[in-house]
Amino acid sequence: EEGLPKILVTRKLPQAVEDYLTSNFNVTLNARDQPLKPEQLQKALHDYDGILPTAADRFDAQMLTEPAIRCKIIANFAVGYDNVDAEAAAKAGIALTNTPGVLTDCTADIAMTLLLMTARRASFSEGYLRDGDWSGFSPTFNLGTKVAGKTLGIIGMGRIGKAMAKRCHFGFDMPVVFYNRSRMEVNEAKAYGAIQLDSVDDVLREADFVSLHCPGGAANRHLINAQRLSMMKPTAHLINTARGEVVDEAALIAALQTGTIAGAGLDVFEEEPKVPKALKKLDNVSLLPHIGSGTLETRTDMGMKAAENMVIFFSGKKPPNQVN
Ligand code: 8YV
Repeated sequence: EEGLPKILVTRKLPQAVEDYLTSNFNVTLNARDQPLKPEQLQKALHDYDGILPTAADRFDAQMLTEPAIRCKIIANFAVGYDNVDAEAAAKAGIALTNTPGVLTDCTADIAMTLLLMTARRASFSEGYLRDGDWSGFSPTFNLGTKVAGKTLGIIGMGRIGKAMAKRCHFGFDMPVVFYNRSRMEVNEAKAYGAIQLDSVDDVLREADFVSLHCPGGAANRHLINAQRLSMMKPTAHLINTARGEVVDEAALIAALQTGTIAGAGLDVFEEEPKVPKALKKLDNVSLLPHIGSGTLETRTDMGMKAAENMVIFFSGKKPPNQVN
């Protein structure tokens, strides 16, 4: 281990990933799997050549501008990297990498799951069955919303947005519209069964289901606010598998309570792992604990990708997934 780069892995990772890291680096693993405190992360910048954190580990500008930082690479175990101030990292001479591609299908699967769950009131229905309240068939009680033929609106047509569009259009007979910062060729959009609109507002007005697939971070904070929620149809549902901060959670709760929109399916929250009581009380929402990428296959692929970026970096080359 002498002479090998010294690496900190902030959480327990799938065994194959830990084995690969151990064979390439002088690794400190987190066998207890407890989240590290901000002070520990700050200290790690001074003690290690590389850090492999999760999106729950925050590295802000202040931590990254301290003098005498030893860390040269932060290989984030996530496709989103809003937890690291990318610019401050670059200024500190730290390469930041992410894990695109490998979690696309699993995250789109969870978006699809939440869409179906909220449309069909699956969370409420399973709850009342488990509670012993199911008293038999009723033609009119607890009716959901039909999915086929309804319009899906996507905000952010990257890899996951495209995978969601495909599922909805080709699997569930849904027309798909989307908003994306950059223009997409009409023919490329067609391959996903989707039509690009000019603004977020246009998508919100037209869609029966709105699914968020844009990055988090300051630029998209509270992109979906009270005003935007009021543009949605009263029959519409909001699906969020992106980042909690993209939605003004308090405004969403109010919109769900007052019938501004019909329902929501959420895998992400503004202050994870805190989920507002008011949300849990609503019977028109489905709530999941940030499990979008949570399969053994995908979490292994994510870890391997982060580890590979480190191996390539320490071999003196530019890591393939550097974002800053
Ligand atoms: C992770 C994610 O599970 O990739 C992302 O951006 O949010 C998830 O895949 C989580 O953030 C762990 O880092």
